[in-house]
Amino acid sequence: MLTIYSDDHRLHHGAAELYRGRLVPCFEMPARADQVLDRVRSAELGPIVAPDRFDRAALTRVHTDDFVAFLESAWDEWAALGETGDALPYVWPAVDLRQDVPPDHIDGKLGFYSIDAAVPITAGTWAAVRSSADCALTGARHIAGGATSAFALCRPPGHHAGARAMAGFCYLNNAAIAAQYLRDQGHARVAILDVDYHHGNGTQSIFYERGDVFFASLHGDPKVEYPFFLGHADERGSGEGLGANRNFPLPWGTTGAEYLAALDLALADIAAFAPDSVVVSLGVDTFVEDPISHFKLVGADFTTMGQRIATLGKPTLFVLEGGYAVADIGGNVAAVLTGFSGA
Ligand code: FKS
Ligand code: ZN
Repeated sequence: MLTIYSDDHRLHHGAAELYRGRLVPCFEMPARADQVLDRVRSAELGPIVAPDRFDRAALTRVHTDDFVAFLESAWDEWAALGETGDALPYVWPAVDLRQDVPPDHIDGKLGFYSIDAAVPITAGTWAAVRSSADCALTGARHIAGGATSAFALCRPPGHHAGARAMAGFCYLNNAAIAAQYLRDQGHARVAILDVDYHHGNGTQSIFYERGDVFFASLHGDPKVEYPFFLGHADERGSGEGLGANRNFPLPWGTTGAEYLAALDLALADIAAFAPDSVVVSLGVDTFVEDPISHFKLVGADFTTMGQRIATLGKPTLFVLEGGYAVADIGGNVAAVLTGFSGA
């Protein structure tokens, strides 16, 4: 299996995030990708290559033009205020406020184009974000070219980012961009399987009204878990997308066996959809020792996960999402990938 990776991810390193009323060091840090690269290399999964550069147009297939323009210029507008620390949003067009008048000031734009405050923008953020999307697109290009699998070692992650919003450590939705690329390259039906601990709200929203991209997600129940306001079982898609969205919210304490039982249901839905290819939003924050999550998967469960995904028998692009037990993230990702490859 080919891995696509760039050192550019190091250009993005947020200083702090708000966690239970305190500013704490960002959980989403460069060491995560370094760990994954290290373990993918020692697992001898296959060649590790740099991403190709794709046109901006590949991004605006799923994101709005104004949102991409915001990401491109946000740091410069922030720095023009004389600020040198991270840009962070602090006010949002939530209940009773207008969504139809984009603000001109960067403070307003940061809120208009986000869902939460877990999205620091630094001087190097855009370069890293763009490169992360290029990793996903390069993986998708290999799949479109006939490869049976690829691993896009993306950082920053993407699945919380919507068409017009960054959120939860995510800026561009790498998995959605890759899925759309596969559609544009002639794959008539694409399925996205999101196994990150958190609901992939951005991916769901982007494809919610479409019948050509199936979205299935297993995640911590949004009644008790971020992102809280999407990811319930009754969200089945709408319009032409009705039936092409499937959520499996699971309680805190979910074990590997319970998780794998739900995974089988998601895989059955995907098999019934009969996709030409599958994009897996691969987060390993379902791990028992993850510092911000509450599932109980262990190493062997990740191997089984990879094996079960392989039973679909479809060309599969794995796209890295979350996982914050830094010492274990690489081993757990490698377990999924080797499980898939060996199956
Ligand atoms: C605690 C409150 C904010 C945000 C959790 C974000 C999870 C991100 C992720 C991704 F894959 F996108 F990286 N919590 N500071 O793991 O889903
Ligand atoms: Zn997550």
